[in-house]
Parts: sequence; C-alpha cells; structure tokens
Amino acid sequence: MVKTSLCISGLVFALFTAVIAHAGPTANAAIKKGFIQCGVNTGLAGFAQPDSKGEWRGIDVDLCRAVAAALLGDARKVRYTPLTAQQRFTALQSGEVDILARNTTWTLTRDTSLGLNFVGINFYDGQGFMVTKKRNVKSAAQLGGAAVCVQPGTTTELNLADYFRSKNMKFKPVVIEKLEEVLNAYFTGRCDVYTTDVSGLIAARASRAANPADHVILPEVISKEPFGPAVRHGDDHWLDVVKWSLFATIEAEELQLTSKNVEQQAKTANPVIQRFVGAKGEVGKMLGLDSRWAYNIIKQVGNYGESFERHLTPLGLDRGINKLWNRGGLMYAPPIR
Ligand SMILES: N[C@@H](CCC(=O)N[C@@H](CS)C(=O)NCC(=O)O)C(=O)O
Repeated sequence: MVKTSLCISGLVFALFTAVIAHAGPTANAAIKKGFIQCGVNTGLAGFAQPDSKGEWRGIDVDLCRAVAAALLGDARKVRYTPLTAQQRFTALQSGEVDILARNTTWTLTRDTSLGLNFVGINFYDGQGFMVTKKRNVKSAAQLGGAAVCVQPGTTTELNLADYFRSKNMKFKPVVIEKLEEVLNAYFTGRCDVYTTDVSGLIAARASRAANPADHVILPEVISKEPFGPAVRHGDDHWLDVVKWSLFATIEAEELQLTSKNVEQQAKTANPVIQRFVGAKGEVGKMLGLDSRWAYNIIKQVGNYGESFERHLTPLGLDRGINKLWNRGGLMYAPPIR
C-alpha cells in the first residue's frame, strides 16, 4: 500500500515536472537574440582557436555548438568572446558571456566563491613542465632555481608554488598574462621552463614551436586539472541545459551514435536510442527543449569521441583517462531517461 502510493506520487511528480519545465532567463535571452555568447580561450589549439577561415574550432567550441544545437536547433548560432585566464570569470559573472568553455579547471574556490557553477567535465588533465631539450633536464626534481614562465589567474600559478615548496626547491616565477607573450618568453629563452596543463604544453609545442622536437615535456604531472564549462549562479534551467548537452555528447559515444549514423540509427527500435533522439519519451520537454535536442547535437556536432578525434588527436593527444568509463577512462554520463 505504502509502496503503491509512493509509486503514484512519483508518477504524479514526474508528470508535473514534465509540464512545468520553462526556459530560464539565460535561455530566453539567447532565444530572443538568436545566439549563445560563449567565452573561450584566446587561441589554444584543440580547445578553441580560429582556423584559417576565422571559424572557431576545438572541443570547448564544440561544447558551445552543442548547446546552440540543443537550444536553438542550429550549432552555428554561437558567438565567441576570447578571454585570458584573468578575464574569464568576470566575463561570466557580468553576463558578457552565457557560458565559459575555456580549459578551466573545476576547483572548490571557483565553484563556491565566484558565483558560478561548473556543469561537468569535458577534459581530464594535469599540470606539467616543458623545457628545451638542450638543457638536458630529465625530471622536475632538477628544476631547483629555474625561471618558470606561467600565466596569472590560473591554477597553474598556485600549483607551481605548492610543488616547489613541497620539494623544498626555489624557483623564479616569470608571470605573464597574455598567451602570445608567455610563449614568446619561453621560446626566446627568458624562462628555463614553461608550465601549464599538459594538453596546453602539447598544443603549444605542436602549434607554436619552430621545431617541436627541440622541446621535452617532463614526466611529472603535479596536479589534477579537470576542465569543465561553467555558468552563472541563479539560473538552474541553464545549468541543466548545458550539463545535459555535455552528457548527451558522452552518452552518444557510448551508444555509438555519430554525426554520420544518427539519422539512420534514429529509425531503429532500440528504446534507449529512441529516447535519446526524442522519438519516445519527454526528456526534451523536461529540459525545456525541443524533443530533437540531443539528435541535433549529434547530427550537427558529433559525439564526444568525434570531437576529441577532430581536435585533439591531430595534436598528438592520447585519449588516456578521457576514454569512456567502459573502456578504462573517466568519461561517464548519467542515464538520459
Ligand atoms: N586549467 C588552468 C589553466 C588555464 C589557462 O588559462 N591556461 C593557459 C595556458 S594553456 C591558457 O589557456 N592561456 C591562453 C590564454 O590566455 O588565452 C586554469 O583553469 O586555471
């Protein structure tokens, strides 16, 4: 009896939520203006960088395109605001951007005291060090006294200080805000070492070094850097939309739905796929989105693995811990049902 009434109240609640879901202020404003304003990197290969035609490309860019596909039915309806590490949180807080998708590490301080929420993780990374080969350094333990190039307003700067202190080593921080300038300082020998997220080191070496083979990334990875998109506090609907757009790209990879096959696969009888593409159930409605929200993401942007292969694999980045959970990695989406 108790069980039955619990079930019934669960059902009533489910129906009720399906009916009351409304678009929140951020989604409404985006619908009205016809695009999403996305805060991205100023130019980090693989994450967000304009190509030769001036089109932004990268996995962070794909996240914004996914949200535009889900909300507006068109992945092209995004405008980009390039932001340095120091500018990024203010841009989100002030409403200059609707989403921050910029190789930004999820930390407790950022999640609580900056008035924003991280929606999930789109890349697991860690911090490393790069040196020129001719210095013949094999390990970070040999970096005592080194001049280290680093950007301010980053977790990188904080971890660097922690690491050297914990090893009882001295270092000379060379703190430079702009990416171009910090890379220039490293490549011209003003610093002995460049430190950032390992993905950033790989991207810089592949896309900016005159001769990539002249630079070595040391084996030590000194921190956890889970990157995720963030939104402002105070609009739970928007948080849900961005969160489930990210999950949809991960879930699609698990379901083996790709930009190439989703149209065909949408016709199969598999109930999980039927729900995903919006042919059955009401998940779109619950999110305040069109029933084809997830279909549009996959058709127009592709699944997480496609995005990774398009943007990160060519730089020499391995899937590593960014593989799906059922292939030995950490990428996992809760059920879309
Ligand atoms: N993940 C770290 C570091 C992010 C970061 O800003 N990294 C630098 C070095 S790869 C960067 O993206 N610079 C590009 C820029 O300033 O636009 C964080 O969230 O604090």
